[in-house]
Amino acid sequence: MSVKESSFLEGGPNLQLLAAMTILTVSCSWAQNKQPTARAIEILADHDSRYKIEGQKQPIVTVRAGERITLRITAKKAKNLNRDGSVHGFTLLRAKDRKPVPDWDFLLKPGIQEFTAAAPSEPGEYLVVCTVICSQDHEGMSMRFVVLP
Ligand SMILES: [Cu+2]
Repeated sequence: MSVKESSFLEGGPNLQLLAAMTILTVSCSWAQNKQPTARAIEILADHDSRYKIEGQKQPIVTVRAGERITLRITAKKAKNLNRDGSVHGFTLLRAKDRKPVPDWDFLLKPGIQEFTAAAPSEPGEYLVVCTVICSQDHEGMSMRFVVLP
């Protein structure tokens, strides 16, 4: 009886520690799985009908194939706006045939909006174009978008 008691007392704290470590490990990996990271890219769709990225003279978005991206776009009204209040658009086209990329067609209201999407799985050159006739310079409102393998 006294032998049983003493082995229980010795084993007790170790078992508790093991249980605590197991719970910690499981909850950490669970939290990581629950929130897949999406890299944020800040873009300005400006009042002069141009896309701009801070620190870049010629704006270009570079992503990895299939990477999850959060676009944080600030839109400022140019001359005209759509009936629904959109001041610019943000549509992704494959450069070689200007084929629209599914799920990459956004309308921008004045202010800051966030869109999360997976980058195209096919590496290559893409083009972001505006879909709102925002001013007489609208035709020039585009930006390179490169998908790396
Ligand atoms: Cu535009």
